[in-house]
Amino acid sequence: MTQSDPRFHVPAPHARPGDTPDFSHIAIPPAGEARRPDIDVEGSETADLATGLIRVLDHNHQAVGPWNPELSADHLREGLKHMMTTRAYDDRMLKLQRQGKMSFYMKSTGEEAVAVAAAMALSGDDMVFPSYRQQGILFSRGRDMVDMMCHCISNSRDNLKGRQLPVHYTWAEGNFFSISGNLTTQFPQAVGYAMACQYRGESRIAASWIGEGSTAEGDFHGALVMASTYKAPVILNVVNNQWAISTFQGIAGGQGQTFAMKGIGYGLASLRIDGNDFLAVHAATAWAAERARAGHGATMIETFTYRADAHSTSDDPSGYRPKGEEAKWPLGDPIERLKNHLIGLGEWDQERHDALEAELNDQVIAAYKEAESHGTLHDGPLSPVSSMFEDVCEEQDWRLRRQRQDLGI
Ligand SMILES: Cc1ncc(C[n+]2csc(CCOP(=O)(O)OP(=O)(O)O)c2C)c(N)n1
Repeated sequence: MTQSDPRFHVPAPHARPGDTPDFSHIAIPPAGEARRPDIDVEGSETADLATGLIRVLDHNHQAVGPWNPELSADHLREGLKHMMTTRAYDDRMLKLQRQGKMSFYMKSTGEEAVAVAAAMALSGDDMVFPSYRQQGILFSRGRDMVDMMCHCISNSRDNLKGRQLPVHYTWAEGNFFSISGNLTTQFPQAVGYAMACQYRGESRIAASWIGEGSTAEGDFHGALVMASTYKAPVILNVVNNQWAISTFQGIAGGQGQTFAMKGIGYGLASLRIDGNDFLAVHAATAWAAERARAGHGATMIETFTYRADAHSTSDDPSGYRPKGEEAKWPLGDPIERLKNHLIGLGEWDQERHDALEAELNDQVIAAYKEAESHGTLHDGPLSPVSSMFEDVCEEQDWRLRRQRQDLGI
């Protein structure tokens, strides 16, 4: 459905508020069908994988096909726990934002596998350049939840001293690069970082995540050219969650072709994967990481998923998409799917699941109590004003010194 005025073509989504959610236009190939090429495949030979959809978990929640990463039950349970932690954390943080405890929040509901499975397939040494919707990486890499909350409420234990918007984490110790509010800047940064690793003969690689809307930025194209030309050891993830705030994926050029196909145009190996399938995300990331480490170059991965909640606490999706659309997403929910897979293996049950959920909720509540004991944005203590001049330049130049003098500090 597109606007009929031939002078100005504006793509339109299949359903708007008031319509019945409709995903019948999305082709979902059977799980296990996609081939798994060798890691040294030429980028141009992956076009079928960039137009199809790599899936491992079938409709009976069984792992099938050549992309099955055959992970141990312990690894799967760990992944489930990190995804459940991410969801419990997001849900509580939203409530706290509504209670006025923080200025702003962004959830990753429905996209937990995108971050968690990828982080678990990478090495802890690999540098990640995420966007604001991959908090699951932090849990997977063991970041302290209290520290994350202290950042979001900009208190005296905030490692960013109140200089960043909440959710724009930085964690150097965990090789988690500062999240930039300027969309897509992380792609060229990741490529440059990866090239530096290669130049220094290191085995570590870089991985980055942007949303599909962010592919409309020029930085996307510059990054792909550099990644391809210099065979940078980098994984470039485009998280296609269907929406960029209120604009649907067609506005970023997603109609008629997949986002993964854009990688083919630059000569990159490109995969399109079911982003709600923990096993598919894990397998594709592991494949791309092995390829990068072996010197065969970059991979672009489109993770096909759905943003199940609002863009942020400043957004109301009821103004632009049908209510309840998330429940109709044909690829389901990543947590439910991994849970059912584990139950099918005889490695999990509903009772344990409920107990873990309750335990994680208690953990999040306790973490917030502790975070609040270090102050809040409202009640302080806040970092001193003079701190805004620190940590930026090793030696402050005359302009900064002058501004500081003007403030009398
Ligand atoms: C360069 C730039 N342009 C615009 C914005 C405002 N903005 C913030 S998030 C967003 C939507 C991004 O959508 P997408 O890339 O699909 O990621 P998603 O939020 O869906 O994860 C926009 C337009 C920005 N932060 N930076």
